[in-house]
Amino acid sequence: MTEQLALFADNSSAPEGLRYAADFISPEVERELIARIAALPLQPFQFGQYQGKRRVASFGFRYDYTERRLREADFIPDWLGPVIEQVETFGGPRTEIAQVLCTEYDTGVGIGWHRDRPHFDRIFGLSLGSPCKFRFRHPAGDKWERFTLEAQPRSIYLLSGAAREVWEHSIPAVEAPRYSITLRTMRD
Ligand SMILES: O=C(O)CCC(=O)C(=O)O
Repeated sequence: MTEQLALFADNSSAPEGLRYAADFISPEVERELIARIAALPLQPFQFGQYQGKRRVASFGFRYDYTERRLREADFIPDWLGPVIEQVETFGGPRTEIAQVLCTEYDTGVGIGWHRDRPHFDRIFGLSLGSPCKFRFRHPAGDKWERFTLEAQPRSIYLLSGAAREVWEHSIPAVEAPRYSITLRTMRD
C-alpha cells in the first residue's frame, strides 16, 4: 500500500482531512469483491421520488430519503469482514465501521455533488474496476475552490475533517464500469 498524500498533483489545495492510499488491496481481492457486489440484489439509488442510475446495496444502516431518517439495513455480510478489518486498521484506533454501501456505476454513470448524511462520521471509499475523477469543491468567495483526486482501482480514500464536513464531492460519468465500497463510522 502506498500512502499518497505527498503525491497529489496539487498538494497545496488538497482538502484537509483527505487521505489516499494506492494498492490498498490486491488484484485477486479486487476480483473477488467485484464478483460479490455484482451478485448482490443491487437496486437503483432511491432519492425520494427520484432514481439514480447507480445501483446500490446498503448494510448495517441505510438513509431513507423519503422518510428522511436512518433505518436499519441487512446485517453486514461475512465476506466484507476482512476488508472492514483492513479499513479499521487504516483508520486507526477507535475506527468502527457500522455502515457499508456497495455501489455499481455502469459506463456513463456518476454521482452528483453532495456531502454525506450527518448521521455518519468518517467516510472510507474503496475503488474497484476502473479509475474515476473524485472531485471536491467548496465555495470560496464568489468562486468554487476545487480539487480532483484520481482514484485508482484498488485504492482507498478517507474523508474526515474539512474534506468530509466542508467540501462537497462528486464523480463525473465513468468511462468503464466501476464499483465502490463505501464504509462509514457513525457520529457519536
Ligand atoms: O463511489 C464512491 O467512491 C463515492 C460514493 C459516494 O460518494 C456516496 O455514495 O455518497
